[in-house]
Amino acid sequence: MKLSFTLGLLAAVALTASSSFVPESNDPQASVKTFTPKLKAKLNVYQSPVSVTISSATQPASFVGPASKNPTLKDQTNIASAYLSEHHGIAAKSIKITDAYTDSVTGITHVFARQIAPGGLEVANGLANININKDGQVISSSQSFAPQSALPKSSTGSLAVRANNEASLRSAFKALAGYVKTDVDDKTMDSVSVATTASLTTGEPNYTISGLPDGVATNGMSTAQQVLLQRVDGTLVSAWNIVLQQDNHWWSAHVNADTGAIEAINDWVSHATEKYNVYPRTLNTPDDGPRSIVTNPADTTASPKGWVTDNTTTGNNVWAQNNPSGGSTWKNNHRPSANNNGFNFSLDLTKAPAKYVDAAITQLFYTVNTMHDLAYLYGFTEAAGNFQDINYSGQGVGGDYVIAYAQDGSGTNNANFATPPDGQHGVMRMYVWTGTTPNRDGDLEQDIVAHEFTHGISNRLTGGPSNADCLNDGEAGGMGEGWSDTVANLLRIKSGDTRSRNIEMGVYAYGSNIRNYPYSTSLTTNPETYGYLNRPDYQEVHAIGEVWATILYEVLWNLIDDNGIAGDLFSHDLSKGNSIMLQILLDGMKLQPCNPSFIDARDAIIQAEKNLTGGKNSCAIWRGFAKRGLGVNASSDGYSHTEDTSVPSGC
Ligand SMILES: *[C@@H]1O[C@H](CO)[C@@H](O)[C@H](O)[C@H]1NC(C)=O
Ligand SMILES: *[C@@H]1O[C@H](CO)[C@@H](O)[C@H](O)[C@H]1NC(C)=O
Ligand SMILES: *[C@@H]1O[C@H](CO)[C@@H](O)[C@H](O)[C@H]1NC(C)=O
Ligand SMILES: *[C@@H]1O[C@H](CO)[C@@H](O)[C@H](O)[C@H]1NC(C)=O
Ligand SMILES: *[C@@H]1O[C@H](CO)[C@@H](O)[C@H](O)[C@H]1NC(C)=O
Ligand SMILES: CC(=O)N[C@H]1CO[C@H](CO)[C@@H](O)[C@@H]1O
Ligand SMILES: [Ca+2]
Ligand SMILES: [Ca+2]
Ligand SMILES: [Zn+2]
Repeated sequence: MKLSFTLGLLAAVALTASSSFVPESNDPQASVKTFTPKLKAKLNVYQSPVSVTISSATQPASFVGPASKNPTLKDQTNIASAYLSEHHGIAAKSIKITDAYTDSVTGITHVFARQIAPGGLEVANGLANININKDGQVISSSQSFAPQSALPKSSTGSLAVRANNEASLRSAFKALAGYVKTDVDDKTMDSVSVATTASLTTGEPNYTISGLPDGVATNGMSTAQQVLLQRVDGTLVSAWNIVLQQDNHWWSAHVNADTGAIEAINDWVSHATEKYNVYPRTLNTPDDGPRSIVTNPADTTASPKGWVTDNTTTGNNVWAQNNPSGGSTWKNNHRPSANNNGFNFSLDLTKAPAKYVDAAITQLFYTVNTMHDLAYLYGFTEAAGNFQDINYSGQGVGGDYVIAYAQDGSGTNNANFATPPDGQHGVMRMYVWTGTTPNRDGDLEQDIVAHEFTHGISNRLTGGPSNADCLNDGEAGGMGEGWSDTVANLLRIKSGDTRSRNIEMGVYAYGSNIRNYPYSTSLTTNPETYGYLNRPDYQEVHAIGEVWATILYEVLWNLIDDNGIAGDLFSHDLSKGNSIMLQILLDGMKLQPCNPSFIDARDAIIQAEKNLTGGKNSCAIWRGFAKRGLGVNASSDGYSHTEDTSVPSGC
């Protein structure tokens, strides 16, 4: 377990911040309303199971999908069909069985059916499910088939014919794109191509629209099928069921084939919208601006199923909870409950932290998840030993989400992170800081949480996921602290910053810089160099880490001066200096040996850059190291460190 901040005298500062609230969404599509006609499909539960009589007249019209290949399910689907005709007056010729299986635990067979109209079009929401016991009797059922009188009389009926043309599909697609706020113009719609093939699962024609712009559809493609849809009033409309996948959404919509009206729309991606009232990741502390509502912040690559698995601060990457009396239980500790408006809790900074614990837990949950996603994008993946309950790739060891304690009572004026081997939970403890009145909460300070989480990254990556004993003490332990400060710094660099920007750590919680010097490219503002490792007051890991992070700060600014700044690290734009820096830091951790020295870590970073950008930034990096004494001929015998400010010949 590494303690991140040393204790020290605390300066009291006046508190003027107060919580305010500015709604803001980072996903313009978050406001797209999804809906479906609410048909009555009550579940009938039978007190005594119902037997039916199968005859050739009650055979379903069709049985499609993988289950149809299983001969043992044939009788059960015949029972289901006979049941629908006997008990609900549904003609067998309008029944298409879409799914069936026998549950291995309960022995109940579940049969699912959809209505087909004369001519073969499906009624998309004409559905039935029939539950059959192992004696072949129906124990319960529900159905929402459209009444016979609403159906078109034949395949030549008007409903079927009107939809069946490409022009109708093009205008339906355009209407859908507009509805989901991804407008496409007429010219683009004219240029796409439409083709049909038989659907793999249903046998009905499957329309493929291709050549769509990238921002509109994943792989430029969307698919559609012609269907009928029941409205709540019982009438049927002709509709296109269009499936449109986009980066953060996957729409399944029913668009009126005649009018272009959206009759129903579902999003397969976000069943629950995640909303957090937090200091967004662009703000380091409450002193930098107000909280705002952040909607669906999860990165879809790093956290494909979102951050939350329930209505509280638990998820695949972290469980965040209160821990006022310390200790190591977490499952039943206090966590806030989200309502339909998400995680929105009051925060009054003029009160003691305990008064806003729900807001603090929410903030901690948000920041740890942010760190998970950021680190994932830069290579701290499942295979590389990250912290996740479920490993979607099947690689690495799962079952190790971070246990994050907000306002942990086992300490004050500090924070820490424990990193056992891959497969065991990381544990983060955030303490209350007592140097101010009222006290302040480290949960609200991003650089502290980012620092702590980065201990998890560096410990897992160095020496491989299963070895947690590689950054123990001395130079290696010191670099653990230094990487943690560096990643926290990287999150704070913004477009427009220059190498004259100095960065201090822990200022909100502690009241002033927790380190000896600000991070700076000025040798006057911060004089620390490699040779400081020889000083008796630089033997402790945080002091050693400060030297390392100071050296890396020079490397960072050289990379930025040559390549510019990515305004958002999450864009993972490896043509930009700050993104290159984060990437080669993590790549270097994977390359370096267990228990590395400064020189090992430097060489690993140089090698990582050669691989990433072919060595074009090599001299810029060397100049950064050399400026602070870690040039090519720097050396160490493990105790005594000799500075060198030269760069390789050719630089
Ligand atoms: C429809 O066609 C597309 C493109 O060929 C294919 O990816 C998709 O699986 C098909 N859908 C069905 C239901 O067969
Ligand atoms: C959250 O879910 C739990 C269990 O499902 C439920 O008891 C609780 O009422 C829910 N809370 C809110 C605010 O919806
Ligand atoms: C969040 O809570 C505040 C205070 O209760 C309330 O005024 C605001 O409408 C809520 N915002 C959302 C998006 O629910
Ligand atoms: C970096 O390494 C990868 C994997 O070995 C390789 O495919 C890639 O070409 C290398 N890039 C450079 C610039 O050397
Ligand atoms: C580094 O040291 C070697 C051997 O001591 C020497 O030959 C070389 O010139 C030095 N390189 C630089 C850049 O000073
Ligand atoms: C080794 C291990 O724990 N792998 C797990 C990663 O997560 C998947 C689930 O997505 C599990 O099936 C694996 O067992
Ligand atoms: Ca893991
Ligand atoms: Ca390791
Ligand atoms: Zn630390």
